[in-house]
Amino acid sequence: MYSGKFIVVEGLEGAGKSSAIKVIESFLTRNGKPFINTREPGGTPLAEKLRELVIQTSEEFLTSEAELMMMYASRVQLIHNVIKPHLEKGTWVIGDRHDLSSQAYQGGGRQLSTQLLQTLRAAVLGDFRPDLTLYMDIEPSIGLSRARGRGELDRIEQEDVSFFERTRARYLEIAKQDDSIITINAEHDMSTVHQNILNQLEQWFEHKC
Ligand code: Z5A
Repeated sequence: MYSGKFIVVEGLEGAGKSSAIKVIESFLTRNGKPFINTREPGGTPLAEKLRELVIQTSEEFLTSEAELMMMYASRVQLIHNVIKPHLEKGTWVIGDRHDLSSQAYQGGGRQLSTQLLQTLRAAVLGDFRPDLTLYMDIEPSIGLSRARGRGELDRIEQEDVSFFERTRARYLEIAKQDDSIITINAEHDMSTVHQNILNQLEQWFEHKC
């Protein structure tokens, strides 16, 4: 449908999404594919404001339902104003998180109902989906210890480990049922992880592009 393709990187905090994205960038550059990067929540001026609101701690309790809808408000702005226009003109898009994050964090972590998630997704996104998702799988305590040396924790990072365990379980459950999601073991050392990503990308590219 689009001449560009949409590749998404997903995973818990500290799973190594940022360095996985660099591997994808060099792969696309070697293969002569122009690309842009996006992040969620965020990626447009309005969506970045929503990101700040949803991530920063505030005195007012943010309900899980409002959190979910802010993620979708940000996502639909990004899809409509940035992702689709680029895919249409043949530019590839590398997404740092997308809809699977809502399924995992709000569905698994926050335990919102599958019905709510499905209804919202269908209403807001229709049949728009990434072409490929690389899910960087890591045990929460390992990811958190990698990431938490970086300073003050934001609102979601302050959740306890059981929140991230539920989130991971939902990621794994969905990845098992969807063959556009490839699970990468993110607990290995960086060079092994990067080689695995590259192998998966090469195979996918050969079959789908
Ligand atoms: N969220 C949500 O709830 N619902 C939604 O729908 C969406 C998002 C879209 C913001 O995401 C928050 O929003 C996030 C989910 C929620 N909250 N949490 N938690 P974000 O993507 O902006 O934030 P993040 O997940 O916290 O990103 P991160 O910590 O930057 O993760 P990362 O990119 O995977 O980490 P990294 O910078 O690549 O790696 C972390 C450190 O580990 C770094 O020092 C690396 O050098 C090191 N590292 C990486 N790989 C390795 C290996 N293999 N070995 C050793 N060390 C490594």
